[in-house]
Amino acid sequence: MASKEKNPFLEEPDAGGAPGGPRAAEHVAPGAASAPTAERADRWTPEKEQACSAQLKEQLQREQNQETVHPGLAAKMTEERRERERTSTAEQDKRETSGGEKVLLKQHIKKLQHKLVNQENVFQGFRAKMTLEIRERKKLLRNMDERIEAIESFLGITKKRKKCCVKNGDPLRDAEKSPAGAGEPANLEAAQREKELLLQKMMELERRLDDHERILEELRGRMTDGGREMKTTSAGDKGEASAFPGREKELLEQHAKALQQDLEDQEEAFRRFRAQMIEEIREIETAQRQMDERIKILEEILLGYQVAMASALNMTDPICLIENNNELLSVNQEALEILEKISQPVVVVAIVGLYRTGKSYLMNRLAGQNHGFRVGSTVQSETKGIWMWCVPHPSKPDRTLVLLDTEGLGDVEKGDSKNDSWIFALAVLLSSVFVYNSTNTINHQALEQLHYVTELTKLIRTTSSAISGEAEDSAKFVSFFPDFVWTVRDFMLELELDGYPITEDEYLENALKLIPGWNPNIQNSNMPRECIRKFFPKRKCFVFDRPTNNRQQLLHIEELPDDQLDRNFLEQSKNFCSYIFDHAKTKTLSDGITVTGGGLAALVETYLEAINSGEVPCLENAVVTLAQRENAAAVQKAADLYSDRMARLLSLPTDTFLELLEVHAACEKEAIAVFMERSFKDDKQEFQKKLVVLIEKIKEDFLLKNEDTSLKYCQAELKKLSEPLMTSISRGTFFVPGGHGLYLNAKNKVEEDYKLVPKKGVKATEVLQSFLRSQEETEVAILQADKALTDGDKAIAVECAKTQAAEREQVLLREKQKEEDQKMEAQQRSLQENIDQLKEKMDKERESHLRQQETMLEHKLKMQEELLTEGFKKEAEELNKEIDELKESIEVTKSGGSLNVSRILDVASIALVAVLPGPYKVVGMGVKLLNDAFKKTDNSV
Ligand SMILES: Nc1nc2c(ncn2[C@@H]2O[C@H](COP(=O)(O)OP(=O)(O)OP(=O)(O)O)[C@@H](O)[C@H]2O)c(=O)[nH]1
Ligand SMILES: [Mg+2]
Repeated sequence: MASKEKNPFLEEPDAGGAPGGPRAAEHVAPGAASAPTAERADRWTPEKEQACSAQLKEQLQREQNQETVHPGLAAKMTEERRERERTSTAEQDKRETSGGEKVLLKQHIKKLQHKLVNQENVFQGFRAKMTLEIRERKKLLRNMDERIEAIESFLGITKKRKKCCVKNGDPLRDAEKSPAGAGEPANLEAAQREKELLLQKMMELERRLDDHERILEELRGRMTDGGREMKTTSAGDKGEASAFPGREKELLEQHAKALQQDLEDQEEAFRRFRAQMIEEIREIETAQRQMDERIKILEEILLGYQVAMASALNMTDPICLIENNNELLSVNQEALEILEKISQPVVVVAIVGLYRTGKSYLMNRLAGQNHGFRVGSTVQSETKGIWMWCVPHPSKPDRTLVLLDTEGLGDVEKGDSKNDSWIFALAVLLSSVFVYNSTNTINHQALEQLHYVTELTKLIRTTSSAISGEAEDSAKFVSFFPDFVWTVRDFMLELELDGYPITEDEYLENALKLIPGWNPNIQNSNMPRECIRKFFPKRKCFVFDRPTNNRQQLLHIEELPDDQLDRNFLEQSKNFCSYIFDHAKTKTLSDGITVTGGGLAALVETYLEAINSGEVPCLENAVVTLAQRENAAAVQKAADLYSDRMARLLSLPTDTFLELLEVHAACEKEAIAVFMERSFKDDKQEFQKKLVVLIEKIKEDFLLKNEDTSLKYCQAELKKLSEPLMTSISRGTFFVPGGHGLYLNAKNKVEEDYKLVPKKGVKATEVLQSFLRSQEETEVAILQADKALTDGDKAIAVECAKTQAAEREQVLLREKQKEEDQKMEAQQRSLQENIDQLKEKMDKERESHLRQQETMLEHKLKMQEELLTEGFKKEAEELNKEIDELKESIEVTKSGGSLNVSRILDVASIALVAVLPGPYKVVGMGVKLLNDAFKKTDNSV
């Protein structure tokens, strides 16, 4: 080997021994330096001369050879010298050529390793980028998924809804017929197919990234192995490094070669991988773009549907709500269905008045349209029955504005005037703002025409116990009745009184003043005045100029654009509309019960049923009907919310039983709050009981699901962990002397490993127990077969196993008992929560009732004062009785409230305990709990 050969360039001066320089030595053959000289001294033969000349030639040749090798060697030397300078502590071998080669090789290996690491870093960077990219794409996919889901669910709803949207030119069907709508199912399917394809691609990409990571791992391993081998060799050579043995060199060279190969392999793999990834990502991008476009189309269709549905719900045209055929009133089911779908509270404006007085036209202005309610141009009455138009509330997005246009009163062609009275009464009962429309002035005649208001007490009962025809306290009506607006059309007069300008409201109030005198005519015209003042404490008046003085235009006023209408009329109708939009109250029943679209539908049905069966509509019954409907909906809404929250918040299996119960308590609290907010007049807690039962059932389902998930998971984990043990048992590995000890160790290991498994859930102990129980027989068999143990040892082992088994059973029992206790505590908390929230609601209701009574008292006192001022002492005194009664009730509400609440809670608790399943009834805990609950309630009252 080169390293073992002596360097002739360095050795020649010594070999020659002559100090005269290289030339002198060059003429002497190496190894025979003195012989020829000696021989020449003896004798010179031709053979000798020939041999000498051959030697000389050889020498010359060698010399030439040395000259060609020289520059390479010189370079090496320079390098070595540099290396020597760098490492001052270098050993002797490094100053030799062999040492230099080793260094060179090692340097080369280091460089290769460095390159590999560099390349790996580049790959890592690329991988991180790709992972990010994939994560980003996944997010996009998820987003698309949600959009598709929304479209799907919307289409589901739409399909159901289509059946209901029978009116108004079927906007839904129109949307479907649109070019975009026609392709909706195909688009949806295609979007879903694309989504699946994309998902597959993503998974493939991720797999490839993992593959590449594995390759890289292998390379890393090989590098480390090579490095380790190299280090071992170097360490073994310490102290004799100068020798640079052949084995080491070989190893180093092999390692360098392998690294070089790895580097090339890695470079090639990385290059291919990179190209593939870029290509894949590009494909995914295109697919996602296509999918996005498709979803956009679907969303456009969706928007179309939504707009169409909104217009179907808000209605492009009015619809008849109560038909009046041959003076027989009946409900239009189609209109009821529309109302049913309105879950928002409603503001209901009804207009009533003599026929042909411009009512429909004014209502159209409220809807912001010229057309809508039919406006007739002949002398014949146009509107029949009661028409309804639901429009979005212009200033309250959480309310729906329901406009009711009624059939004109006093139609000469009509036979039964009672029919008019019902229309009038229904308008009062259904609206939150009642508009009475008349023409010219509020005079004696106009008030006489308002006689319907005096019949209201005969047509409506406040309570089911009230005797028909017997006078009821007007206060009871007031709590149900709407606000009152009088609109005077074609008003020609100056708003002036005794030479002073007055407002429209003052004009109305003046007109409502009672006229002194006992003349029956005066009495008659005073009655409506009295009724209006009694039933409608909140009153307003609007006067309107004639919209145009052109008769022809007036006949077709609905065709007249606003810029051709009288400016005063325009201003007046604008004021009227603004007042309605800003001040019209939400429809409520007594004690502030809010009426939704669905509630209004229920009221229409209840009232019409009463009228058609020859009875008088009863406000109390209406409240009960409405309560049934709303409370049932409240139970459902609360239960749905509970299920939804539980599903969202729980991640099954829960670590502990208590964890689930805590989530349950939080969700239940929210659900009860939703129920309490929406329900009313649930006097016997019928609906609250239903909610308690429903929530209990849903909770039980979750508990079972939790147990099931935990059981399956624990069984699967334990099966995995015990597999080696089971294999050993079946192979008979433990049926040897000392086998019992080995078996116990193996079994303990399974137990220990199982303990380390996270998130096992509530069935963790039970599953382990049943596994250990199943092992008992095997253990006995192994024990008996173990010849290394004495009978005594065996007896002790059996005893020990028995004790452990018994202890384990105890642990399990304790755990079960703990769960039962926790379950009972949870029920106790449930009951307490129900009672607490019920109490809170009752307190609020009591306050609201008190406020209503106080407002009423205020109203009566004001009325009394007005009567006194107007000189009606007797009428004013008549009010005293009502005022005193009201004052008394206020006192009762104030003082007796707490006691009352406590008594109701008492009954409610018993009712709720009765429906609670499980432990309460068994162990009689209910009674104890009730006592505690009452104590708590009484203390807080
Ligand atoms: N003079 C006058 N005419 C009006 C006014 N508003 C509407 N009209 C006209 O009166 C006629 C009847 O209008 P409608 O709105 O149909 O009256 P209505 O009270 O709804 O009539 P019925 O439904 O039959 O009770 C139409 O020809 C309208 O053009 C108004 O303020 N003044
Ligand atoms: Mg009309």
